[in-house]
Amino acid sequence: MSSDPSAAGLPRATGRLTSTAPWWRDAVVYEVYPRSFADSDGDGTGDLAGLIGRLDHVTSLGVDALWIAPWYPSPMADGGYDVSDYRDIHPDFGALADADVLIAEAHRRGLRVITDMVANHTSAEHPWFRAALAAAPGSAERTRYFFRDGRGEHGELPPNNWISAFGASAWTRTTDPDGHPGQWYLHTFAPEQPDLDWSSDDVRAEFDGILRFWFDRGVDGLRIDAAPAMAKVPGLPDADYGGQAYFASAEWVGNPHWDVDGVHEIFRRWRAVAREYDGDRVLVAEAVVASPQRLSLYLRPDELQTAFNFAFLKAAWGPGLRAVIDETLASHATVGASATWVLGSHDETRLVTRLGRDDTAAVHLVDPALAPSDPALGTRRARAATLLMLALPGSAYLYQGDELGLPFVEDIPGELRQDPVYHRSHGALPGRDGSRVPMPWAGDRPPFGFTVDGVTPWLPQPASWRDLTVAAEDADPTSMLGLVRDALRLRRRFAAEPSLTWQPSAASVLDFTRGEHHRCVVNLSPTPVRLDPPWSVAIASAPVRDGVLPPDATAWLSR
Ligand code: TEU
Repeated sequence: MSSDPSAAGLPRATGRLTSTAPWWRDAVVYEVYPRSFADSDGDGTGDLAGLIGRLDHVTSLGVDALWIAPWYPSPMADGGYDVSDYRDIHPDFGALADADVLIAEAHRRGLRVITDMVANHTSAEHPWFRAALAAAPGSAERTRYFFRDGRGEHGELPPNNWISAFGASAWTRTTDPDGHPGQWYLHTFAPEQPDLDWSSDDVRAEFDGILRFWFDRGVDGLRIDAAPAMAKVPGLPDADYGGQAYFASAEWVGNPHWDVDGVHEIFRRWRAVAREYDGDRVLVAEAVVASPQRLSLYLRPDELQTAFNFAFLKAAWGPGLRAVIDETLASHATVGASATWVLGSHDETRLVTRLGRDDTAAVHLVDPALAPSDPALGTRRARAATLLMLALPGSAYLYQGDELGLPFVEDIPGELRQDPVYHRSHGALPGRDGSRVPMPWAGDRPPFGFTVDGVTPWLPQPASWRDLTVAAEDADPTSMLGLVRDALRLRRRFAAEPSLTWQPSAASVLDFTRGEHHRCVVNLSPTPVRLDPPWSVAIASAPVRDGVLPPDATAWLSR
């Protein structure tokens, strides 16, 4: 919460952050999507040198850590979540030496670094998968993945009925070297992302080594991509999707390829590896599961320390938030884990766009044409939601650009879109590119300082972002950027208080104290709410006049 390492009790000289306190329990983590953060070499794609050059922006916010979305060599079939080499950096992003500089520069500023670990699947270009394709059915090379014969007279039907997260069957048939159709392989996501079989000793041992490779280089933690996908029920039985034709993992219980109990053994193994290292390295699950109770199983003391709170991220803007907060805190308490609070990521509709819709619940990959959004309303609520998030006990995640209030970009031309969700649905679903448009830094027209003038970024930026650049908002203390910076400065006091106590209020008002001196009031009702003395306003998402908090606003109070 402070950009001064010594203030956080962190040694400056060594460049290694060590601390006896579990730093991740109340850390604010800033997600960087490296392809879209800052481009230093003018190829239109962000890179690590660009990120290093913009670290001052990150420290100016007052966050504690970076989470960097995949930076590995990858054919980019899914924005880098298709890794072809786990021990190197994508050449578009730089080289290993740049990662070393980035880690050192972040540490020098008191920022921890969390990297993304994509272990449910590799890229189809990974040497292991190439070797598996070249090898015969039943070979050792194929046992690292899920290769199976098809059903039907000639093996022409997929081995079971599983569906992919990106639509259609989760199986793709291979072609044998002689040109005949061969076995099928499993991919929970795109066909370019074959699932690893985690019952394979080879797979387990290889990832132990990959974890150590990055811990040795100084990363402070790993975000575990698609954690619930990493175990499957043996025998791969058909799933019962209850008639749903799409992937709705959050509603699945007893699904044979999602949140299967076998995942926990893998994470106990990973935790043991993390414990070989100093500095309290953190393992964060990306786990969309059916309930807070299922999530808490990932957070038992010998497993992962924290997990993204998708229940909070997906909740509608309204009184129901209180139950989500209560359930989160109660379920985490059963295993002694600390909660996380998340409002956005590279996978979700941008916060201001979602909260400006009639239906504010995050419906994954909804068609924005069917769900128009009011930008003024969305921005008002996004400011209020951000203050709520930062007042809650635990750790919080901020996605790059949400500190500027960037909207979801809806009008990216089809031929420029990269997300497999868009292409596999033949354009029926917009996909996630709209949340991945490069950051606007300064200036009054694209590329807004993201890359060299005259170069077109890999996804086009709207001209209207001239008012949402870092430079523009920096000059305006009432901007979203100003609010986020002020809130993160004040949060230090809130975060020192361990628990939350609800105060009596109407159902449409969230009113809680943190300790004796700090209080947060969120007005979810359509009418103004009076804030009574002796409390005074420390910060508010909208102007408080005559002690009155307007609708869709949050205030932090102190006494
Ligand atoms: O996402 C996995 C995943 O489970 C999400 O698609 C989840 O269902 C969604 O966020 C719920 O709202 C991860 C990455 O974040 C995503 O970018 C990748 O495409 C995916 O894994 C495959 O690696």
